Amino acid sequence: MQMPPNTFKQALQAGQTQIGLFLGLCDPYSAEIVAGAGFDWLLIDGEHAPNTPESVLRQLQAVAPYPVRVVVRTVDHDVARIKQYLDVGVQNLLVPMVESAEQARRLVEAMRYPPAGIRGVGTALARAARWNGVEGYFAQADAAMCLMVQVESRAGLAALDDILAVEGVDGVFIGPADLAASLGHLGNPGHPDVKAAIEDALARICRAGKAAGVFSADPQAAARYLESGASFIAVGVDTLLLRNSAVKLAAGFKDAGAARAGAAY
Ligand code: 3PY
Ligand code: MG
Repeated sequence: MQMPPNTFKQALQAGQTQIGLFLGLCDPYSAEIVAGAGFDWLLIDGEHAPNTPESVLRQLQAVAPYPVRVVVRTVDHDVARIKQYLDVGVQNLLVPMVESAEQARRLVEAMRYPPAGIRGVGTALARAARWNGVEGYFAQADAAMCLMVQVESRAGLAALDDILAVEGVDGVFIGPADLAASLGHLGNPGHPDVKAAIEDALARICRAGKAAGVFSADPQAAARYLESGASFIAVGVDTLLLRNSAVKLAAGFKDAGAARAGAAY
């Protein structure tokens, strides 16, 4: 069996902009629905959504037949958890709250086998290696992994150039919500100071030759971030798509019902 190619990493290296959606429903069936919706990539979120290695595995299996790339976000920098995600077959990892080159270097090590890193060896149990079925897995695994770190604080911005200089960091993703909070604008990622900081960070990431990522559910801001050099962007969240359309549908009928009741009087 051949090593599954990392088409997300290849697309970023080829300069192909990737438009994505965050997944927080933690469910294979809903992940499969959006897998065929036309997005280039999906982020299975293990930071704020209650995903586990098992729920991530089920979603990876559900979307595998679709031409969509998957990134998984961890809750923290724990190398043991990263090992579990890599072993179930995650190739693209997004790690939140990175604030120093030292943290970034440790994450690079977590993605690589010795001697380059510290990834534990357990391919007999690992879907990533198709349970020892992938020929030459060890020779190819490190290069197939893609590490993106999140910079989303004042401290992270201050360390951005050092983080960008770390070999093995493939991309840096700006988190507008946490960055806004850190810059004193909690709940207002659209504040002009936050937007300016994001645009400056995206430009610095591009200049360093790394993939620049960001989230924005505001289409106008998303367009500006793409102009500033974002090469992978998430433009929505499955939970919000479901909630917003449910609220709109219910409200439409309630309003119509109220108008009917009003007309009866
Ligand atoms: C943030 O906005 O803080 C994120 O982590 C993702 O958008
Ligand atoms: Mg964040």
